Amino acid sequence: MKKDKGKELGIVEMKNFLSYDEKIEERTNTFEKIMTIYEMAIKELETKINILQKEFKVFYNYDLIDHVNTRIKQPDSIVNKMTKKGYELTYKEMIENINDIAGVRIICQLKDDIFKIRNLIEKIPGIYIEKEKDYVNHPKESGYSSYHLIVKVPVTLSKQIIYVKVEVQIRTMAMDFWASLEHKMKYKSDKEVNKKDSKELINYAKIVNKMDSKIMLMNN
Ligand code: 0O2
Repeated sequence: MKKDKGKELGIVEMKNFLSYDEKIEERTNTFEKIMTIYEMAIKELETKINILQKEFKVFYNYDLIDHVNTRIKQPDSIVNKMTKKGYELTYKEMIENINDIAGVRIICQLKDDIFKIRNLIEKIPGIYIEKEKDYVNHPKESGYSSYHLIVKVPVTLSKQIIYVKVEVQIRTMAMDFWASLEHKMKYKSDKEVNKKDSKELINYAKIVNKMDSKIMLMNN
């Protein structure tokens, strides 16, 4: 086997993907191709996370990761976000500015596991953390709590390695329960949630946070 196999391949950032495939704009399935690259990046990262999950379960008898969900952002959701943020509706703008087209969500049981998982992801060879947001120690005004990473994942194609952005959300089961419920009620709905319900949701988020902290202490 050859030694430096990877070095034979050029490395391309996802934002240069359109110029890498020069004829891409002429073809009708540009969007499909771009989404395929994002799907590949999700697969790459998901596999690596599944390996960590299994390692902790089998070798350390510890359920560090409860489960992993993945999703590709829907086209209408991408367009909505780009319009809301004032971006031009081009593929270039989309690739450069929308960080959560590919999403991986990691659910764990304990609050301090979130940071263990974050540190393990940082150590995965080839994966780079580009940006992070700690909504665990600093929840959003809505009450939303989760740890967000924007990572760059290398996707190895026949002629190029493409670095693709993937958003990783790490949260406890309790945080996930709250976020899913709130997302359904408020975040994605056109209808306004009334003030009383909004306040109640923030209260529930605080309860969830308290519960996560107490369970963590109890476990320690
Ligand atoms: P969906 O439907 O989940 O995809 P950035 O451009 O990276 O700096 P961004 O993406 O504008 O920042 O914001 P942020 O805070 O990183 O949030 C990204 C995602 O976190 C959201 O994606 C949600 O999934 C989740 N999120 C953020 N705030 C809330 C909240 O208050 N409640 C809930 N339930 N989820 C939240 P999308 O695209 O908005 O939605």
